[in-house]
Amino acid sequence: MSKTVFLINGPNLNLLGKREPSIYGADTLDDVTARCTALGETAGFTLKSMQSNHEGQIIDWIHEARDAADAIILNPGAFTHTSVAIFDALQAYEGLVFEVHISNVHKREAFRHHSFVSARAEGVIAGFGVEGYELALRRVISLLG
Ligand code: CA2
Repeated sequence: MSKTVFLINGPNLNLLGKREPSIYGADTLDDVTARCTALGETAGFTLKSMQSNHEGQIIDWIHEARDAADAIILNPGAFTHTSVAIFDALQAYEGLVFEVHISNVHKREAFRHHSFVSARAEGVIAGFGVEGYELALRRVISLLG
């Protein structure tokens, strides 16, 4: 049976490619989704891409993933640094989790240096631009494909 990956993006990432290209690049979230969908298809994976500005919605999708996804690739945006609730939801999920940040959070303000998600993630990618999403998906494919 084909495997499913949830690609979940958090707050403000709907603005990707539309604002602050010097930090986040020129590609839109639709561009990222299209590339990851195509990459997934080459290995028989179905990608479901979602984005929300609301913490509770992200938590609901993580719960949904318990029965519906073999892996989650997650960029929680600023919730990375604040959300115990997202960490708790991930603790109740048994599949693979990869955390992606477009920018190198460690080169930025100190408040971006801590992540509540990293302790639950198999791997963390930061500072590879939007290519980080494809790198995370390649890793999922090599682990589960
Ligand atoms: O580097 C990342 O991917 C971040 O998760 C992005 C978050 C930030 O709060 C994290 O510290 C690091 C912010 C997302 C904002 O996305 C925008 C994209 C384009 C234009 C404006 C905001």
